[in-house]
Amino acid sequence: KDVDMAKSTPGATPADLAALLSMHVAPPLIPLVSRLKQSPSLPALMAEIKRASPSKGAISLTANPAQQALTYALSGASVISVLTEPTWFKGSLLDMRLARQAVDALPNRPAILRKEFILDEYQIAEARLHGADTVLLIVAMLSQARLAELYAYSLSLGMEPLVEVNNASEMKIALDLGSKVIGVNNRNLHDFQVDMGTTSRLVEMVHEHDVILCALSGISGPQDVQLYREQGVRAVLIGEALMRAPNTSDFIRE
Ligand code: IGP
Repeated sequence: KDVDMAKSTPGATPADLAALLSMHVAPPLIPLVSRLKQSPSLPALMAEIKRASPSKGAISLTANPAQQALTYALSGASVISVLTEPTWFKGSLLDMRLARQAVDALPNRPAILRKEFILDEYQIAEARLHGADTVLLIVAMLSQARLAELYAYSLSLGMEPLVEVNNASEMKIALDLGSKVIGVNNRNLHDFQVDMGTTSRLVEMVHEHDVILCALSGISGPQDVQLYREQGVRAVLIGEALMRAPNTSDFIRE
């Protein structure tokens, strides 16, 4: 209820949100960086719950988020990404809560990532209160100043965000920000075209940095994962292919 109030208050400041957060008991948090570093597989698996998408339409509209999350966790996923965007992805915060609840009692449970178009501190506070361990920040959607503010706000709540880039200039922005977990989206957000080389071409830019590089989008099978592993990519985020796959664990090797 208080959270809804903050949303209906235009211009809720980080201080307002901090007050709000202190009134609630936020659930325990798993730090993204250490969770990824503890991965049983290389690259680490970030498995996504994705009912639909703007480029593919319906993928699995009737998916059960709890069951899907458990399948991912038992297959060794380090992160479970949950789309919460309702219009194009048919997601919800409820999906994310159900995913968290399903894996919460497991030893070394996966971290929960809120996958959303984040433009405001409010959405980050909301993610934290609804059981996310971290959030996605998309460089292409934000001015550099807003990106820096949202990045700092997320860190202030203990959440190292996944920062998404699509080309070298966005990668430079993410590195200058001090981002520790950078995802290269192989899918161009303007025309939805997938180019699996997008990640490969940016690998060398992170070599001098203490960064976990993740490949996002278009991964269709173990052969893609193996290729990225050989190129030094440390995590892969897979949505559609896992939603359709009978056997998640085929995708990654110990
Ligand atoms: C997953 P795929 O091709 O495995 O289903 O892609 C993921 O990368 C994609 O869902 C994604 C996304 C996003 C969705 C990447 N960045 C930003 C929404 C918003």
